[in-house]
Amino acid sequence: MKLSHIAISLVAAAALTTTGGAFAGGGHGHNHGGHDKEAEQEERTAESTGKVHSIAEDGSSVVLEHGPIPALRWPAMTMELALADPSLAEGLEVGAQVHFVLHQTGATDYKIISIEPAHDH
Ligand SMILES: [Cu+2]
Repeated sequence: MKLSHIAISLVAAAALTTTGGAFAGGGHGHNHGGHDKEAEQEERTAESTGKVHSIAEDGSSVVLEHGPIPALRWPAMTMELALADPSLAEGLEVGAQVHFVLHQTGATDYKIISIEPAHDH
């Protein structure tokens, strides 16, 4: 009797697991893989180093001369990048080498969420 009880418990547990999986899968349908990909892109971040060309007076953006960013398939370039918070501009100096982290906020929109002087290695 004891063994059969264990067997029944295992079957019940397996059934619960299967039901749970089917339920979760049903909620997202066949696009589950697509959803994952989308979520990945929405939360995409990339980091690189660059040199500060200029800093907007209101701290809303900086122009950086950055190196290639393979994660985004960006070549090296000089470009203006929005700062997620004006306080990020504090302590930045034109001409300084910086290490920065970008967060993708839209299909082609990126914001700097972290920027600090690059460490000498
Ligand atoms: Cu760029």
